[in-house]
Amino acid sequence: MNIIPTFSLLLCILVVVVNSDPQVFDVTQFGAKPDDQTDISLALINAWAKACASATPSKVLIPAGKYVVGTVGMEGPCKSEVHVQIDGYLKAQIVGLRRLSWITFSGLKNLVLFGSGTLDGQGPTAAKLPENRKNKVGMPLAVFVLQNLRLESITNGLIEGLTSKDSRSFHVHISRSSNITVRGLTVTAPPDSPDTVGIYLRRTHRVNISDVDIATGDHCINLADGSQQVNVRNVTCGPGGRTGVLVGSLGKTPDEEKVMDVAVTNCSFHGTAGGVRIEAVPGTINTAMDITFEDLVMDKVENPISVDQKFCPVQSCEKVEPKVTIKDVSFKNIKGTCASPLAIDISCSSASFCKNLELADIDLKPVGTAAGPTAKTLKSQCTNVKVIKSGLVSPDGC
Ligand SMILES: *[C@@H]1O[C@H](CO)[C@@H](O)[C@H](O)[C@H]1NC(C)=O
Ligand SMILES: *[C@@H]1O[C@H](CO)[C@@H](O)[C@H](O)[C@H]1NC(C)=O
Ligand SMILES: *[C@@H]1O[C@H](CO)[C@@H](O)[C@H](O)[C@H]1NC(C)=O
Ligand SMILES: CC(=O)N[C@H]1CO[C@H](CO)[C@@H](O)[C@@H]1O
Repeated sequence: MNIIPTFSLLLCILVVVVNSDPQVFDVTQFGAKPDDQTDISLALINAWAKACASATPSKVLIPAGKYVVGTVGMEGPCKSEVHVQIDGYLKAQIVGLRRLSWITFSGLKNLVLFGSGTLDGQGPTAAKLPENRKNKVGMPLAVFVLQNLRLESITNGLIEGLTSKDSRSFHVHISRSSNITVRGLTVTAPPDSPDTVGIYLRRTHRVNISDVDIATGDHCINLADGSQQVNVRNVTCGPGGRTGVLVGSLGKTPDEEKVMDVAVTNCSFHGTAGGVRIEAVPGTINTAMDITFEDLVMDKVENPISVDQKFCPVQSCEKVEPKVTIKDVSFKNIKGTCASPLAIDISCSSASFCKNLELADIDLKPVGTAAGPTAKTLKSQCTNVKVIKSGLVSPDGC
């Protein structure tokens, strides 16, 4: 028996075993200081560059502590899988001109982003920052509408843990990606902060969002065009904010992609304006189909269930024909309280655009406040559509 090849084989196995432990690139070893004032952007970029160039799996670590970070983009492709662990509290420091996002990951395969850390976009205080001063006629001198976290062109991604706080725009924006899991995320912003969507998906396929707690000013979850094979489970939304889960708006731009195969289950909505909603504006052609909203709890929600196939918030769409088809949609087992008189509002431009919409086991009650609706005034309405009903549907006006 030849000893040398056996030995080198053993060595090979050993090397493989040793390498399966990811190499850690800790930002503090690249000059980052957790002093709550020194910008760590360069340290983060340098740690990312090393990790991304590593031939073996690696991890970028931001350990516990308070850090200030400017706009940072972490781009692929990388040589091997990179994990990013954020345990620190990151505060946005935005200098320079208008940018889309604060922390961005793009062009990556197998991204794992996790930790107990916080991304604080400093949103509500942003208006007070010197760079956001207004001129004499009240126009902003510079516009800083940054999304806290943006994922662009990611294949196989996991976002776990983490808190997104006070974003200046969307908290988490995921586009042109596939096979993405988001779980255990916490999102917070004041209920009056505009444009602060919790999780926004666009042109992204195969997504699971679960065990997420969102309290923000705008929609908790917004599934825009091209959101496909999306599961949303166990999401708590509110208090306050616009819509719980919004599908749309569709029909706004040319070449939109369909929204299809969406299931929203086991979620609760607290004091939001809308609960679950599909929205299309008169404009371009698109389709929203195979969408299920099931096992949901509404708690003092103004309009728990709505479909608007001809939503027209601006004058320019008034004379335009709505062209978005909404079909195979079911609302099942939705219970709780309603804070305005319109519990269910399904509104289409013509029956041919809304097909096979179902209401089953709906039990919505007026919330007992002086200004709120009463059992008598609480109602449902369906326009230009014949919905399929089963079980209890209350209030029933469709
Ligand atoms: C989806 O992504 C996960 C990582 O989040 C990975 O473990 C899994 O293998 C991916 N699935 C496919 C089919 O690539
Ligand atoms: C999402 O969850 C479903 C059911 O639990 C599972 O079959 C699917 O593979 C998951 N998809 C992703 C992208 O993790
Ligand atoms: C639902 O999500 C919350 C976090 O928001 C988590 O604490 C809880 O365990 C989850 N429940 C289930 C049944 O998975
Ligand atoms: C957000 C939400 O309503 N989650 C519920 C999912 O279902 C479990 C088990 O029934 C409940 O305990 C959660 O409250």
